[in-house]
Amino acid sequence: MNERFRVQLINISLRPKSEKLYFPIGLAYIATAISHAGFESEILDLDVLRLSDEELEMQIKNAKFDVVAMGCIVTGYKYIKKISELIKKYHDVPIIVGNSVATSIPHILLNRTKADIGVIGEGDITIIELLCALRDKTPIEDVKGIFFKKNGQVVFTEERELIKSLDDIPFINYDLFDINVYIERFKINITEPYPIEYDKIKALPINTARGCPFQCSFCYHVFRGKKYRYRSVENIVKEIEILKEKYGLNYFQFADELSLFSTKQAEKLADYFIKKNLNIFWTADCRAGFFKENDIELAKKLKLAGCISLGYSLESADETILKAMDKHISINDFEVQTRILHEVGIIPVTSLVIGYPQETPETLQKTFDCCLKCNIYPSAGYLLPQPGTPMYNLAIDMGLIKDEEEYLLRIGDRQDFTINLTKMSQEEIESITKNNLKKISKKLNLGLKEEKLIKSGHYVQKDFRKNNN
Ligand code: B12
Repeated sequence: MNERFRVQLINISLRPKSEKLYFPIGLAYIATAISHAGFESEILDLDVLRLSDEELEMQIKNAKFDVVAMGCIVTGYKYIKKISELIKKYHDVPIIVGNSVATSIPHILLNRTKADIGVIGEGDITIIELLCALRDKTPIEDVKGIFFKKNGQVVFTEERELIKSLDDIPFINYDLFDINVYIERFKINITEPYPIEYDKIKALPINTARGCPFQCSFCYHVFRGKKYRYRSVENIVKEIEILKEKYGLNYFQFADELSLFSTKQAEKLADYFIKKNLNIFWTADCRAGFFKENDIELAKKLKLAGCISLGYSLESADETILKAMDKHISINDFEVQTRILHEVGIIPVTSLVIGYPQETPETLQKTFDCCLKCNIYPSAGYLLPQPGTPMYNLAIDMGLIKDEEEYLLRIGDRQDFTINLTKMSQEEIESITKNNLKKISKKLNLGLKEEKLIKSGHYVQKDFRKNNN
């Protein structure tokens, strides 16, 4: 045991006003690795606690630890800045930060916040080596995959190689978190139609793959540009069986960039789920074009294996914009796939990125018309340029992000209009969006209230199950 070297993990709250809770899988892998390595650690879960500013300050002031580690996506920058300042007010300890708030903005993180060390990309092994170095007071320069400040300059250590097989990573120890609260409040994310009575749903997300073989110009994740890796079906099932047994879970949301990437892999997964009689419901992500005209049997099999919904983003129905996005999908493929899924009773889920520089009233209309035609209510959001992507660099070149930190401090949900790269006015974009969402909501008989149109979950017609079962 690594006693008397206490690690304080912090889970920040990205949406402190939301009643929903989303289990922080990335941090949970880190927490699990730390506990396996025998470090004494504690998690301050700000997403569960939702403390006031005063309570947060007292909590941090009174806590005892030798090192702090936290991490989140880049939209959480403001919280990392605030919390790191509070920590340094009371404790002279190193602050480690991981996830995209570290990976995508290393200089800003170290120059503008009180963080000391950034972990790049996959943190599972790096965090252990880093904690050992800090505890044993050996040079952190020798730890691969981190950055820190040396003589006032941000320096990067040697790149860390990816973990070869995801199956080698220990399953998350959910007990390190207040898991019952997560199980209770995660399901608020699930929208109708429910596969079983809402009260009986016990759901959590699981991660089955890391990365994505594509690099859309608006998208950032810490595995961007790295090899796409996925867990074996056997390994996934083993974890699901444990979670079923331990917590009675019956609904799993695959929290991946891309879960299903080949029909062969999907078929194997479905066959194995059926063979093992898992009797669970699950949702996952694929891409438009995954199911071709003759793949209806595969879709049926996935449904039989418990698949409730599949997400695959259209983003735009304009070819020029899709090209600018580097999206590599075809609108026809999207339409075919949506039809197939409707036919077999799997809920098709899609999202839109509105506001590429090429966007015009006509391109926007085309996109919404495609959704209307396909009977799919999209999760619409506005382009939110993210550090580390071509669109972020473009927004800087266009003079729309003048002060990077100022921008980072105000970004959050992509459903809130933040920046305009088009030639249209914000009002025009928002009004076309709202009017079309209203129209689709009406056609699908969703009855969404005005304020729910864009902040909605994924909605399908109320009679979807009746027609499709
Ligand atoms: C779950 C999720 C959420 C949850 C957040 C849950 C949480 N507390 O983390 C919710 C629903 C709130 C959410 C919201 C949004 N999300 Co989101 N989300 C995801 C999703 C689907 C899964 C995350 C996950 O579990 N990954 C799996 C784990 C294994 O990977 P990981 O988190 O990167 O963790 C590894 C490393 O980053 C690192 N690491 C992580 N944490 C830590 C901590 C420490 C201390 C260390 C050392 C290392 C470390 O080690 C981990 C293991 O190797 C990802 C897609 C994806 N597959 O990653 C998108 C993703 C993270 N989201 C994204 C986006 C864009 C958003 C939104 C802006 C979208 C929107 N609708 O507005 C909002 C932001 C809201 C806001 N107000 O800030 C982007 C990230 C963009 C970016 N630049 O960071 C992603 C990558 C999806 C995408 N490609 O667009 N999201």
